[in-house]
Amino acid sequence: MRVRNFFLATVSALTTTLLASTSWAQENLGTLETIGKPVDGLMGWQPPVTEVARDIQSYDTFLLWVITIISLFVTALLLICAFRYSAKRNPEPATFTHHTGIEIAWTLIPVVILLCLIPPSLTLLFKQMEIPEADVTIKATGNQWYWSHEYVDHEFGFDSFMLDRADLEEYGYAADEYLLATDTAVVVPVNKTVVVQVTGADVIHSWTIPAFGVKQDAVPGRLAELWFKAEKEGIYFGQCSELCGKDHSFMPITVKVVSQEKYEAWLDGAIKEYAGLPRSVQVADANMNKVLEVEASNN
Ligand SMILES: [Cu+2]
Repeated sequence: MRVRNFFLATVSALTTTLLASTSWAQENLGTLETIGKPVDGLMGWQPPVTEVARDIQSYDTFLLWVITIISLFVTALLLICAFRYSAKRNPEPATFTHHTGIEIAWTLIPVVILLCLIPPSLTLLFKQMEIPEADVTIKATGNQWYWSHEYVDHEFGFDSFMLDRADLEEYGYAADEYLLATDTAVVVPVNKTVVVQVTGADVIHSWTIPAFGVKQDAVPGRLAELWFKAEKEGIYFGQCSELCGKDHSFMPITVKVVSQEKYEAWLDGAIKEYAGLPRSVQVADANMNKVLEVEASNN
């Protein structure tokens, strides 16, 4: 009897230790460079690691040039008018109220400028919104206040909670990654097309990774999609981007981009470790089915 109790106690202690420590699957990814995170004192964008992110950033630079030139032009006009036509230098103001030529010009020129901005903008929008065939499909469900990630082709999923300051080191994150790092990161292979299906379980959230150039609202009862093909191995951070309640600032997203071999090894471990779906995903699915039933009965 005593031997049996000792055996049971040992097994239970071992299980508790295993469950308490970081997940096995996440530990075996090796050291990864942190690429996508905000850096103190820097301005501008995070390093882009997808084609879409690069396109967004160059379109942003292009727009910045356009608006800078327009702003300088308007400022120069204001200064010239203020100087040349002040009451002191121009005591007898002109009395005309219309000038057809100028009116046509200030209508047509802005129209032409706006028309020139449309093609690159729409091209980029279509690149983002036309979802290519996926190598990996992940469903991200926003909950108050954490994300659930489900690997739909392998029927497992896990909840990703933000790490407390005290736990950062144990999980391999730096102290300044507080508010960004989660206990279980989304793991994806490098140079592969990843499609993320995004939905919400309770209120609207938004899934984003700035370095990938992706952001998608997570609306309860709807399944939206985004895609990315990350070109560099590393750790990338994002945060919920739709105000969703009191802990909105505490539901970050962590994505680890790894080699295909490491991804497959992780997948083998993850399938065992996270077998089945977390309850939060089941609740979101049930909610979505309810919405679909209501929509079907209304039609
Ligand atoms: Cu939120």
